Amino acid sequence: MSLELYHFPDSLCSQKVRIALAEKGLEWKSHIVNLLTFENLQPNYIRINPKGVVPTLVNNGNIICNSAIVIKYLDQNFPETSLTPVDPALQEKMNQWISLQDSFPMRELIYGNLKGLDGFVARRSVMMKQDIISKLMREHPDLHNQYATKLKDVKDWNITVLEKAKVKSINNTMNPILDKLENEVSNSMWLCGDEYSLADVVWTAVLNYLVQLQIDDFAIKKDRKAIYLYIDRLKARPSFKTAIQDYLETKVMQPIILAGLRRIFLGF
Ligand SMILES: N[C@@H](CCC(=O)N[C@@H](CS)C(=O)NCC(=O)O)C(=O)O
Repeated sequence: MSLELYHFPDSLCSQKVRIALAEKGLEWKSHIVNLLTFENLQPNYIRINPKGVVPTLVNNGNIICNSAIVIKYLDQNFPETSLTPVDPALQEKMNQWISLQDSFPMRELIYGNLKGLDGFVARRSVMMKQDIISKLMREHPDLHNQYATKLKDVKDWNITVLEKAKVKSINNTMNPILDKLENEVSNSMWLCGDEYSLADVVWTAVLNYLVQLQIDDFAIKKDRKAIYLYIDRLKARPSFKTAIQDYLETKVMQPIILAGLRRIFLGF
């Protein structure tokens, strides 16, 4: 079996899949798709992932999009190290935690809350996507439908991240989820009891991002002690280093960021 992953180092959805791969000890081939130079919008990528998003998993010619589906696919097809509880009630709970995350507008939350230069670059890149997609749509009529859907998505995304009230309201909808999470992990080691599962995979990436964004609304360090300790447990797992930290090292990120800054500010 051969596993290939199209991903971006600092993308939350890519991190989810890389954590699952690391936890399961699977070998895979990496293809970095630079979101900052809009590689995800190029026709060759749109042909494998019609939504133009990362990650995409390719397994012996099977293409699997959407991180929640990818991690479940990996767990079902490579069951040696299982990340799914045996108890059906816990399986149900795991699926609920995964769906809750999957349906949350994380992309809007991240791009809306990023501060300083990072925020400026991220929001400018979303704005630029609109012209780039329109041009690609004209040049590739066979991909008209995919580009038209992506253009609408990007326009909505751009409007949301530029409106402070909308971003604030997204932040507010995260708070009850964090309350629920706080309650869950104050009574157990992991989200579905004593065994680490795919639910923990997903929430490692999200919580790490929320901490990095330093959003005052969430007060994780100050007011959510159980989550804070839970994050420490997640970070202590070797998968955190392999799937997140190693990808954020300067030697990995610097060329990607420099190419992105050149594309975003100089146009080539
Ligand atoms: N629900 C999808 C969301 C994928 C997604 O939004 N990926 C982001 C990075 S985390 C992306 O590719 N953004 C670039 C874009 O939308 O143009 C999944 O879980 O795979």
